[in-house]
Amino acid sequence: MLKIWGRTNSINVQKVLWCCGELDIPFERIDAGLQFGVNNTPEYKAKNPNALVPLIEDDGFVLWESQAIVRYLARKHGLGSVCPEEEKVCADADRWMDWNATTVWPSLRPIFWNLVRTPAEKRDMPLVEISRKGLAASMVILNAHLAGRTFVTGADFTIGDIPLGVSIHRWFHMDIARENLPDLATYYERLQARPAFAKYAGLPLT
Ligand SMILES: N[C@@H](CCC(=O)N[C@@H](CS)C(=O)NCC(=O)O)C(=O)O
Repeated sequence: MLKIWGRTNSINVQKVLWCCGELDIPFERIDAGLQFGVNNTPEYKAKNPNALVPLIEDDGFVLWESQAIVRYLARKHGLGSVCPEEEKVCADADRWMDWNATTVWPSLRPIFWNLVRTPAEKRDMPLVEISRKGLAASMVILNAHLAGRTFVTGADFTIGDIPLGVSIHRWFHMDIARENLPDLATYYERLQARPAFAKYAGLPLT
């Protein structure tokens, strides 16, 4: 059976769990990271020298990097559904996954860490505000793209929606000023209605 290492409140672990939920992939999950430790043991680092979660082992095949894992699982279990077969749709899904990692996440991370995981007296609020503006600019782009679309690549849910979904869940739940972005809000409602999102990604921020 597929083994997944990672704590359930990690944004990157949630991408993998949500993908498994969408595709009904059975898995065994082992708590790892932060208070659980495990990821700094020599045994773990032999599998992932970055000492980060998530990590999977599938029939002896070891893989780290959340988006590589999502792509692998989707190609193996969801080709033609969450993993688009058509080249251009596939590239489109890849584009949004990469955009989330390279453009959204660098702004989201400092806000999340300061507001959710750092005591109030130690927060770097100037950094939070700069990052908030950067994140807002990305959310405006995404909102405009979503006008007239059901999901990020069009009518169907794909792996392109997974990294964006876990990011916008944080955007909607962090204690920050938010622009009024109706198409993004509708998209978020659509994602929230998916049982696998609700089970693995729509969790309180901790
Ligand atoms: N690029 C990596 C980043 C992985 C990462 O930063 N994981 C964080 C959790 S979201 C982690 O392992 N932090 C250390 C810990 O939890 O102890 C991926 O997407 O898998």
